[in-house]
Amino acid sequence: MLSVYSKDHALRDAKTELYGGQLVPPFECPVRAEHILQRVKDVRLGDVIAPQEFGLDPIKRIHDAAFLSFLEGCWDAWVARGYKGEAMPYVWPSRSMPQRRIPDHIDGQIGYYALAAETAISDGTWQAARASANVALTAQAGIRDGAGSAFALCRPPGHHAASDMYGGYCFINNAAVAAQAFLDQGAGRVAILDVDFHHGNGTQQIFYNRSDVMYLSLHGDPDRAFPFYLGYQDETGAGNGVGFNFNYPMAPNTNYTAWGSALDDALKKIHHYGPDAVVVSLGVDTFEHDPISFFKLTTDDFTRYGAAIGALRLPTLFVMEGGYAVEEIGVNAVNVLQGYEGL
Ligand code: SP5
Ligand code: ZN
Repeated sequence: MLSVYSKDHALRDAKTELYGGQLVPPFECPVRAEHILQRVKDVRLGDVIAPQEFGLDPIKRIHDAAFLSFLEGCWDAWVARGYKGEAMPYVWPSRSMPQRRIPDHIDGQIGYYALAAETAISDGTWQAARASANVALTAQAGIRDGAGSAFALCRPPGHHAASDMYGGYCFINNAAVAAQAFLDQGAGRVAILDVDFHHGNGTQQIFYNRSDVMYLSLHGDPDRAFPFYLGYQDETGAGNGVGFNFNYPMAPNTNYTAWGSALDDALKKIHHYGPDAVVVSLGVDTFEHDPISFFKLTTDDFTRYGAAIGALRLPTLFVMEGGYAVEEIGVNAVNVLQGYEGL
């Protein structure tokens, strides 16, 4: 399988994450991508190439232009204020004060565009997010050009990023950008299968009113897990998108027996939908030893479900999302890809 990797991921190197009222080293850290790359090489999964530059046009198919300008300029605006720490919001247009305009002050802007406060913006974040989107688009182009599958080793991840909001360690929704690229190149339907532990609220929001992208997500019950306010089973789409959004929220300690049943159900729906391509939002934070999640998948389970996805026999783009058990992240992620290839 072709893999795409950019060393520019390392430009995303925030020092702080808001966790339990403290600023701690971020769970989403550069060594994650290095371990995955090392495993890709160790098992000789296939060629590893650097991304091409696609510019902002394919990203603007998904994201609001003013949001992207905010991300690009946020760090400089923050520094210009004289702030000493990394950029994070402390006030939002909450339910009691619905916003009517976007403030000029960076403190007002960052709360407007943030869906969560844990994700600090730091120098280099925008450059890394752009590179991550280019990684996804380069892998997508590989499939367009005839590869049956490809692995976008994206970092930072993307599935929490909505059309005009960042958070959950995500800035640009790489999977959504890639799915839209398939459609813009002539695909009629694309399915996005999100196996990250967390609900991909951003991806759901982006395609919620559309029937040309089916979104299916297996995740920790939002009653008890981030992102909390989206990802319930009764969210089935709106307008033209009714019947094209499927959520499978699951309880703490869910193991492969239950998780695999949900996957089988999702795969049946994808098969029935008949997409031209499948985009897998590949988070391995479902692992039993993940430090911030509560599912119980084992290292071997990742191989098993990769094989189940492979049985669809559809062009498949794997886009890296979460996974925070850093020592095991390479084996777990690459097990999915090897399972897919039937190795
Ligand atoms: C891409 C991705 O996986 N993003 C996840 C973002 C989660 N950020 C909030 C983490 C809060 C974790 N709290 C867990 C408590 C465990 N005891
Ligand atoms: Zn996750």
